[in-house]
Amino acid sequence: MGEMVVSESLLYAAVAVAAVVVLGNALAVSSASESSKVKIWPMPASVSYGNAHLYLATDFGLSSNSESLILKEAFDGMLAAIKLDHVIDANSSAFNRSSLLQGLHIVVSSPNEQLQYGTDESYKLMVPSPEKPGYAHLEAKTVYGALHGLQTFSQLCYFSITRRVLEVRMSPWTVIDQPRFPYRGLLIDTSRHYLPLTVIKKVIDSMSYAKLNVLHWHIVDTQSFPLEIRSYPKLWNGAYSSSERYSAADAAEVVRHAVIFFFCLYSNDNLLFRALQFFLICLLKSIHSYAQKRGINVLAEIDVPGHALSWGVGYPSLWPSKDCQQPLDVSNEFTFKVVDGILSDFSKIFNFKFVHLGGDEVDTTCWTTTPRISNWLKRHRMNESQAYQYFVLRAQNIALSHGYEIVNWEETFNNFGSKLSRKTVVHNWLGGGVAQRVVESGLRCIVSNQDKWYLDHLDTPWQEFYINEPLTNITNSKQQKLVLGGEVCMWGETIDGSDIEQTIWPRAAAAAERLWTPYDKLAKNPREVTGRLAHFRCLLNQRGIDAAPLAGSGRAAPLD
Ligand code: CP6
Repeated sequence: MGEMVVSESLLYAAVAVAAVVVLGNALAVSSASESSKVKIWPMPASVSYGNAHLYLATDFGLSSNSESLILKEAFDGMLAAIKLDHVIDANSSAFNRSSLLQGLHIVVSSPNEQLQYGTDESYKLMVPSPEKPGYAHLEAKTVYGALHGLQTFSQLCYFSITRRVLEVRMSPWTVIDQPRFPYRGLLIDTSRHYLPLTVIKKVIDSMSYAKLNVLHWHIVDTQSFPLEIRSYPKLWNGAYSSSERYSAADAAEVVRHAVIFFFCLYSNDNLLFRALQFFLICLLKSIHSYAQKRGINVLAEIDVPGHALSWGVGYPSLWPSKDCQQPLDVSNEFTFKVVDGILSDFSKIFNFKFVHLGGDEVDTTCWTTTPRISNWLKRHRMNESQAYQYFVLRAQNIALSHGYEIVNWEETFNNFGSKLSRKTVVHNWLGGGVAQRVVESGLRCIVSNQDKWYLDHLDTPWQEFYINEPLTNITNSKQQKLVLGGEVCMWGETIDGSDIEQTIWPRAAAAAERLWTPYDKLAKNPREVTGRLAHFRCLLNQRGIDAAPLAGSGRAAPLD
């Protein structure tokens, strides 16, 4: 009897435990499947879906109210990407014709708007179109919003190997989307290691998959000067080798079209030539560069006056002396002539509204220990920190004279913030909450704190990238608008073209969602998005981008 009771109560206990486990699992499964049904990365502002299956016709095509070549190329590229090299065979299968998608119709209301900072990136995607049932429908203000819509559409399509078709499951879909921040950047560094153009272009491709929109090109630094500058042609003597260089036309191909630059190359002061050049540039405006075609602005940087030792390889008078080689000689007018020449050449290639002038990590020792310069400082009644300010402000004025607004690293703000041009955007990286002080002072900022968003910090896991919030401690809505966005930084000391993709991805994608998705739709715990990010990482792999496995990207995650 006693045994009976024991075994009976054991049985009850076992049943109870089993029930809890089963129920718990069921709950876990249902909540996980709810959130994992939508596989789009970054998560759009608004998504709704149903449970119907649609199939893309073999000759799935584009129709549009605009003749945009950019859209046409992007559409073809999108189809190529989602087909994954499989043979499609939709027509021979016995499909219900009502579930066949014949094509995508795109309506762009301002098709001539150029890509620039602040260009409208919103879009609305409906699959199928409520008005035209056999078609998908995409609406956007600009071509660049439509490009984001194409990326989202591509993420709704799956290749079914059994049916040999491209499917859109869970239709009808309605996606209404726009970015949370207008500036969503990635820094690459071509001074510490040269990156071949093919690598830069692949980085640009991959950025467009994650809806990042600014490539910050840290072109030159102490280690090498890889870019041709026509007005000071010995500058690229500071390249690692003659093959580890970008011609001005190479840069233009990344940013603007080479043909335009051809005319800048042979530019002279002949008025007739100038007029012809202007006319041709207007004619060629419809030809776009690699980045523009993908909706990506290029922010070019020259980092002055520190981080510029390589400039002196071709022009040694830019160094304080032969054995004390940086920062750039502040006492020499030639220094500012060269800065002016570079920015003048830049303005013909880099048509983004901003140029980055660096200004970080300036060690002025060589200025005080070089007699010529220390005498100059005395004559001008400046100490070395005033000379640093003088240099940065003079470089800012040169940039302004070429029509640019300026980005500077945060040390410039920390040392003389009130003196900076009001057209300055302060680029935070030290991470001491400077963003808050910048916007309080009325200046704009970009967030890249090194403990969260530096990709060269190999032990920062993707979860840290995901939870870094650019508006931390910034609650006033006017001040929030001064935070243009953020940027992840792939400094080049310890990577090169062979491992840059797996170092950038998937961690940059975690930041990309932080910058794109509305705050209230972001996961509070990154664990909730692990599956969806793993899915996006596979998508990158399928498209030829060597994104690392989630577990192998950064140290073992404390938050997982
Ligand atoms: N190069 C330049 C760098 C860095 C910066 N500027 C840098 C500093 C510290 C770390 C990583 C990168 N390599 N020009 C600072 C903005 Cl941890």
